[in-house]
Amino acid sequence: MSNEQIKNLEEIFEARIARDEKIEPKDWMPEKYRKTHIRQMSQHAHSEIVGMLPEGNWISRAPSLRRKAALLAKVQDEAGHGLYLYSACETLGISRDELFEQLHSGKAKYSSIFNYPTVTWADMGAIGWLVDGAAIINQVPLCNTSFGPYARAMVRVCKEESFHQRQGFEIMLKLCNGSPEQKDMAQDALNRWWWPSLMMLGPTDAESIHTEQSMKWKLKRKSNDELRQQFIDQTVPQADILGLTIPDPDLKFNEETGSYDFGEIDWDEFWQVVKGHGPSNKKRMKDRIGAWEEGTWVRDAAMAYAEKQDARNTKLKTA
Ligand code: BYC
Repeated sequence: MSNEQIKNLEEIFEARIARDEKIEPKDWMPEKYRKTHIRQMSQHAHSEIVGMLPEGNWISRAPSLRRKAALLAKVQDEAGHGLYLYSACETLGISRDELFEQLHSGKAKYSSIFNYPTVTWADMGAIGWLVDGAAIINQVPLCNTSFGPYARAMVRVCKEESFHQRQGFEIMLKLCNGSPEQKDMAQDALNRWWWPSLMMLGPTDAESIHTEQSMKWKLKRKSNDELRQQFIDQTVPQADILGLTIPDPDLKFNEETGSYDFGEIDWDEFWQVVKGHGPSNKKRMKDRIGAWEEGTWVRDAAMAYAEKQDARNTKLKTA
């Protein structure tokens, strides 16, 4: 294709984005748009399935049948989110095997938040309340993202995240209205998950390398800092309802901006975790790779069955 032809296609593409049209997998798109989407969607998919690990740790120790059923459903939803997102990625010409290879070799990132350990039952509450709370804030704008398969997947994901957030808040509410030991457990979980939840929304706008281009393509609709502020403003009143203290002495409502000012985030910690040196990075990767290896026979059996069905259908057609 000549440079002139590519320029024309780019102009048509940009005009479609400007008109808020959805871009579909078979439409022409700039190579950078395709790669950026594979990067973000696959990181998102990896986060969903790695995110199952810290919570899966508590399924067998949930304090009641009701809590166990809700947690089991939540973790199962996350597997489903991973599936929609991997499928959306595949429409851009990358295979599932390649995507897993990128995760297992450490080439692809997944969310920093899942590299922290879940040490008490209250962590299930804090993850639902804070981590899913931050995820909803980040993901609702993605329902309007420009790439059709991603936007459509996010509609269902957000509905399910909303249930996840509520089950987390309900766990926290119960603990906060329980014995002093239970309330301490809830406060301890908030202390440990607060700052990582703020980091989860990505580096500051000044540090973010992809935001500017992703906003132009309407992949991102809000910047990392805007989403972080929205999350803080939404969550502080919820902590008040719980009677818990946000572990930030600099947190203060600003009458002028109508938002909360907050303290310095430890970005060194964030980058250490992103680079693989967080408290649970090694364990997460070991468990993830282990699950992949142990599941080989299931994938082989499914493929053998599919091939057998294909052969049978072909035989029937030609008979
Ligand atoms: N962790 O230029 P930036 C969930 C990387 S799953 C690790 O701002 P971007 C849930 C970033 O990738 C939650 N890495 O990037 C599941 C980039 O590095 P590369 C996951 C991070 O893409 C189970 C570099 O830092 N949600 O909700 O414009 C249970 C510079 O950053 C992180 C999604 O994935 C991080 N936290 O913005 C419960 C949502 N932040 O790629 C809950 C979709 C940044 O150049 N993703 N980096 O090597 C997004 O919205 C965006 O990708 C982000 C980052 C806001 C995360």
